[in-house]
Amino acid sequence: AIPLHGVPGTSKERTFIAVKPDGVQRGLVSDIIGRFEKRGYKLVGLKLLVPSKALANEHYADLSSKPFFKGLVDYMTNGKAPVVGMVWEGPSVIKQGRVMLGATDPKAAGPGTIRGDYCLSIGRNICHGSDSAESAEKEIGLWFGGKGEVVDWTSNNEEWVVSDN
Ligand code: IDP
Ligand code: MG
Repeated sequence: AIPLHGVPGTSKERTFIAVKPDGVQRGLVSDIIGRFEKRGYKLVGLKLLVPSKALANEHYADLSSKPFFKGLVDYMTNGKAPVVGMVWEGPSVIKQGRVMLGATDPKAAGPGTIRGDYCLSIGRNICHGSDSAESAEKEIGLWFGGKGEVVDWTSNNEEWVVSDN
């Protein structure tokens, strides 16, 4: 079996992308999914949930010493809106996913990026994307760890999207 993050550096690379509660509340789910779909990436995992505190704490474990950590976990878990978790697959999807999201602080995010187009505050930046292959492996395991939750399927578009040159 291939690892959860797929095979980084190939067309089978995978990343974890999420629409956070503010993005769901604001009706941006279809736009965010559509951007990845239209780019040519393949959706291999999708779920809607209010994450538990344990899941959010683990997801953001690297930030546990930050002053905004408690507020960040509350915003993700308070149930005022759910999170849409996704796994996307394709060439350079980890890096390109981050490029498509834009800078963490939306005030520094360029136009044409999701954050640059739709939000204004670092504490309400509507989306998440894994920042490395290691993070993708950890995050896909946390959010999609159950058997069969990441679906391996062949897109009939593949030969029209991916070429060696
Ligand atoms: P990323 O989401 O672009 O990877 P990280 O530095 O990993 O950015 O931070 C994770 C999340 O924590 C951010 O997306 C944002 O929601 C929140 N965050 C980061 N810095 C701040 C801050 O200074 N104030 C409030 N929230 C923050
Ligand atoms: Mg991060």
